[in-house]
Amino acid sequence: MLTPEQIQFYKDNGYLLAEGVFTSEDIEECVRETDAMFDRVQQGGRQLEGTWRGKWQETQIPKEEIGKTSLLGIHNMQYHSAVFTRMLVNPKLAGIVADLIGPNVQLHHTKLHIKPPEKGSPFPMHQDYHYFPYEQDSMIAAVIYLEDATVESGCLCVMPGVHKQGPLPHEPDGLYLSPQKYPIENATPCEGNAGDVLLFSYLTPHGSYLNRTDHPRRIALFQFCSATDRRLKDVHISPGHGLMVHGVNPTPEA
Ligand SMILES: O=C(O)CCC(=O)C(=O)O
Repeated sequence: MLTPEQIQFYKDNGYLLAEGVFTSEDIEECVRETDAMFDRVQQGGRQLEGTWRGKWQETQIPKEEIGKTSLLGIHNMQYHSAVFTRMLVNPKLAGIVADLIGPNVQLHHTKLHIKPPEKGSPFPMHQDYHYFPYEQDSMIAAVIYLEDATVESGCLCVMPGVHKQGPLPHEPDGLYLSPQKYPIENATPCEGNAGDVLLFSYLTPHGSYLNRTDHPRRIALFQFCSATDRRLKDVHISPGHGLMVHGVNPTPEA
């Protein structure tokens, strides 16, 4: 359970780092399962490269490295392994999310990102709102750190308090914030340890730097929203969408 100070911090800043949510045993199991899942899927011939392209790259990647960085991603991990299903419904995580967005929490989608060593792609600053807008803006990301994350390894960086400005204009060539108006250097790095969870509103601008370390940077990212919120567009509807992870659905559609 979160303290009233942590809940107020989230309201004021649009993010919160919850420390030690998952045990080292949980994380070790998840890392083993992550690597096995990526191997299985790659052996099956699927392309997992997901580096975000666009003009913003010129501001976050040295010119000679553009096109050479890499970000591997898999969506809907709970359809690959029960380990991820258990993480998704972990009562401690679900309780924290309920403290922040209300008691009735449902799944929106899941994904797992690996930034390979030395050349792990960065992310431009952006708000997730533009990808899946909802009426009441209850949508929240829970990013589970699967190893210690630092600026050098490409941890998430957020802009505190900017969520209060609502949706901001995004660049048309890829839906990200202007790197000139919202440079990542102005964002707060959220360094943390394996097992910590970074929570942030879908209105909080966030991005990340290149992974320059000699080890991968892995994160599992779950998006949740209140069961009483409603989507504004029929977009980004993933398998498992609507699964209740805390409380009840007071107004089910079917
Ligand atoms: O993996 C990362 O560093 C950032 C992920 C992110 O910002 C997103 O998927 O919206």
